[in-house]
Amino acid sequence: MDRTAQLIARPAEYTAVYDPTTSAGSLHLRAIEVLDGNWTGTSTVPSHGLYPHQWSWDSAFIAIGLRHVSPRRAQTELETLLDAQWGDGRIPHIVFNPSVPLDAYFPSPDFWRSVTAGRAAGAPRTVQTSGIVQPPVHALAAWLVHRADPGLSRARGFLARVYPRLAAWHRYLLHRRDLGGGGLVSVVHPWEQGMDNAPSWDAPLARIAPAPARSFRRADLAHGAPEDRPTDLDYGRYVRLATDYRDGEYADGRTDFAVEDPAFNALLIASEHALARIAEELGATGTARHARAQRLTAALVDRLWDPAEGLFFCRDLRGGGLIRERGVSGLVPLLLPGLSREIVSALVGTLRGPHFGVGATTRLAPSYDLLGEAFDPHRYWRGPAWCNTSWLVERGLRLHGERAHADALRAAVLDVADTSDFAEYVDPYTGEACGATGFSWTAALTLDLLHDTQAIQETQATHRLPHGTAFDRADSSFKGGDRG
Ligand code: 9WN
Repeated sequence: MDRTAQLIARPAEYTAVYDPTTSAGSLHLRAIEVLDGNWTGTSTVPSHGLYPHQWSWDSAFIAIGLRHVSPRRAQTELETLLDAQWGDGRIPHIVFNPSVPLDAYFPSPDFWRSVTAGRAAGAPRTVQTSGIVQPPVHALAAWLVHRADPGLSRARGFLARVYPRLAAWHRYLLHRRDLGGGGLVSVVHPWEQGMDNAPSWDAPLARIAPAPARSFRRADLAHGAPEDRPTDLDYGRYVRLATDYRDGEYADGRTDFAVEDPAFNALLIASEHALARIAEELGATGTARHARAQRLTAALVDRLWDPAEGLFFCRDLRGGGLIRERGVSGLVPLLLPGLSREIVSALVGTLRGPHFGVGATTRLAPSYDLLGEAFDPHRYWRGPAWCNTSWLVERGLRLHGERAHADALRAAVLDVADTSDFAEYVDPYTGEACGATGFSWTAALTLDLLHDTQAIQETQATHRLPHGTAFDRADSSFKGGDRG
């Protein structure tokens, strides 16, 4: 049996998309091969060259895709990440693989010094990690992984083991990171929000004195074209912020950079709804968590929504006020069940309007305003499109009944993933591959879209596939109090 066949835990249930003689089946098989090639034995690297360790939000997206072909491996992916959780509840954004040479990625473990500098915050002693975080997609992923195979999940006590850790993670964010006092969580570094180089960070970063260029050596330029990557000046600022946070022993509340971001908070809210469902599955009540998710949704609208622009914006807590750069982050709250119809309609209008062009000029949701001064279709998070953000927007469109738009975006993601060889990101107009190919979350979310019930029906119509039966619709978990 080859490795890919071993990975597919229940092939009989997946014949609908597994028939490799169809285009959907061949895409499915190639996506599995990408994930299998990036598997290390306990987790999946985003990409062996550029990102050779375990990343936090990548692993959540990867688990969401893996659950369809190996629910067991999807559980392991999340559990490996949670094993590196700090005592204060934070889930670090990178878990380092000790067998990878130090110079393969910067900043490496000797920069973060988690075991020593993170001691007061409860960093683990046996594994080295970074000290910052990434968006909290994990509870959502855990719930979806459970739903893919509840029998296996119950037999392994999966939810019972991950629930307290996920609850501690949310507690950390809600209690230690509400730096603005308005109920929302702040990021203290652009890497925490996951869209590292977005123009939204330009104003808050401009106040940060960069670390001298000679004090560090970038590893990313060995893998990507300099004109597509962040500038040296921006990197110097990233390094300065991370150094200061580390030298303050990763204590929160004192950082020079503090921003409330719509996508980060929306993902926390979606995950809080998922955590409520996990609690219910474990026999407890989820009412308080659903209520908290609703309160957070109200805070998100109150603090970050701009009705005139039809978009959510970031709020700079150190400079004051909204940062009026239009980014895809401002569209991600579409995945929330508690939004008013008015806000949903406005967001759909913005997505399809001249600034993002989806369904008109662009194929996937660009990371940044097509008409913005900083727009560049190839530079990291300043214009190109990523599959994870388009996946989130697609889920939101489907949740709110925008089926035709969701179907079109889904078809575009699958096509772009296919033709770009599962690229890390793409030119939003042409779908041309940028960054690494064989990128894990692109492959994983391709699997997820292929396994969506509605998606399968549509695929059956166009690709002559037999009917599938055992698929869990990913969007059901976004439906708040509905047990789906
Ligand atoms: C810093 C791994 C990560 C993603 C981020 C993406 C990029 C790292 C980097 O790669 O960030 O965390 O070195 O640029 O921006 O979203 O999680 O895939």
